[in-house]
This record gives sequence, C-alpha cells and structure tokens, in this order.
Amino acid sequence: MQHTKTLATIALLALATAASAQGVETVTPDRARANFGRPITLAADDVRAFPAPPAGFADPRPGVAPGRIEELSYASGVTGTRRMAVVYLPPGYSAQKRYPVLYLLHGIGGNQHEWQGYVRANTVLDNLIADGKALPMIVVMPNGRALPDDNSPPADRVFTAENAAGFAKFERDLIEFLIPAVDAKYPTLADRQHRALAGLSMGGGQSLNFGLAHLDTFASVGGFSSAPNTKPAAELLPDPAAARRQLALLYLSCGNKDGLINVSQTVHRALKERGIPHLWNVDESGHDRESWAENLFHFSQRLFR
Ligand code: FER
Repeated sequence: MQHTKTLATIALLALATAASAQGVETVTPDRARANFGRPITLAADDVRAFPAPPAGFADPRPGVAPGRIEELSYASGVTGTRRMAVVYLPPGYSAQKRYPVLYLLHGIGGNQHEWQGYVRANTVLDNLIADGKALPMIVVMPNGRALPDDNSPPADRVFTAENAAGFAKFERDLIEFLIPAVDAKYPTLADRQHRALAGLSMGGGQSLNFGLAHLDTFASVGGFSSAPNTKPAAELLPDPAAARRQLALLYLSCGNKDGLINVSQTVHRALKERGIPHLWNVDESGHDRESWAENLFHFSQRLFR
C-alpha cells in the first residue's frame, strides 16, 4: 500500500516536473474552448484602476496629426528568414531626436497588423500625444509567431501546439534580432528605462514571460488579457527583489467578461503576495479590442515617466 502510494507520488511528481519544464500546457482547440469557458469569479480588488477612456479615444480626430506607419524588415537567426514588423513613428518624428520604444505583441490568430488594424493603437497614441498625455514614442508591432512560415494560420489551425510554439520561439528573435535591428535603424533611446514590452492575449503572455525574464532589457511590462501561455508565477518571478527594484511599470489588465481572466488574476495575486508593485485594471469587456484599446490608453500614458 505504502509502496503503491510512493509510486503514485513519484509518478505525479514526474508529471508535475514535465508540465513545469514545459512551462505551460499544450494548446488544442478543445483546451482553448474550455479555457475561454471557465467560470469567472471576481474578487473585491478585481475592479477598474482608472475611469473608462473618453468617448472617441480610439477614433481619428480632426486636427490631430497622425503618426507615420512604416514596415521594418529584419533578418532573424531564429527563423532563418527576413521578418516584418510594423513601426509607428509619432507625429513630429525627427531623426534628430531620440525616442523611447514600446514593443506591442498581438494575439494567437493575429500578426503584425493586428494592433493597428483591429485595435487602432496608432490612433489611440495620436490622440494621447496630441493631448500631451503620452510622450512621443516609437511603437514596434512585430509578428510574434517566430516560424519560417509566420503567416496567421487558417482558423482551424490557430489553437495548435505548432502555432503556440512559434510564440515561445519569438523570445530569442525579439531579444537577439528585432531589438538590435530597431536600435540600428531608428533614433531610439536604447536602454532598458526607455524600452517597454506589452501585448494582448498570447502577446500578453509573451510580454510577461519575456519581459520579466529580461529586466535588463525592459523596465516596463504590460499584459492585457494574458493567455494561458503565461508561465506559472514561480517561473515568472524567480527573483521578486530584482522585479521590485527594476520595474518602472508593471501593468496587468483583463475584461471581467473574459473567460481567460483567471490567468491574470493568478499573476496579480502572485505579485501582491510577493510585494511587487503593479497596476491591475479590470474593465467591463470580454476578450476583445475594447479592452485592448482601453488598456493601451491607460498603459501608454504612464510609460517612460
Ligand atoms: C488558450 C486559450 C487562448 C491558449 C491561448 C489562447 C495557449 C490565446 C488567445 C489569444 O491570443 O487571443 O488555451 O493556450
């Protein structure tokens, strides 16, 4: 009996170790559906940290100068291909000035165009910069799926291990290839204080996973509606004292109608337990652009201050 119990314990430990070595569970369409359908339990502090943005905050406004959108092509030693990123240059951009950089990462079915096309990130920033509420910054919107074929997969191949694996491989692409290419081409303030990483859903998980693992590269990190690719808290925060000391801004958000909210709640609670300062904004959205535009609005105003 004792022997059986011991064997069972060893088997369980082996399973747990395998799961944690892998970091996150393998995604399948059924698991994704179950994750989106999880019951939502809200705690007393799962509330708005800020009032909702004013009406029209993500709409083009007459008289507001738009930033310039261009494409950056860079060579990736991870995929062995040239990869594309969309780059936002703020209104008044000049190569004679120097700018902080926000890297914005898309979701599991998206690509480098998602933040601009679906969320209207450029318009949110145009309006904030025009109102003097956000500092002029360069925004880099990469393709976060670091695969030789990095096209968004067809709908029936979005929630697959192959697609999710591309998002994990992007860590090295970002750190070793994209950031150096951006700093070589643009007049950036190329230090950690002036570099931020944020994303939505799969990109939120990437931002927490990569940002907190590279505090020497990023002083500011944001996870919006982070997906189950987010690492368990113990892996995310191996050195709470370093996180406390080095983070200028750590921002978490999710909609209170989003079935993935438990991912963000778990990170928020782990940060709270470890005494790591962060902002936690729970809005009234689902897993959608309303939440992502709103939280970009709140997050970007607080960057690089
Ligand atoms: C999952 C459910 C959703 C998952 C990822 C997602 C990795 C991502 C959603 C998105 O990016 O919108 O189980 O597993």
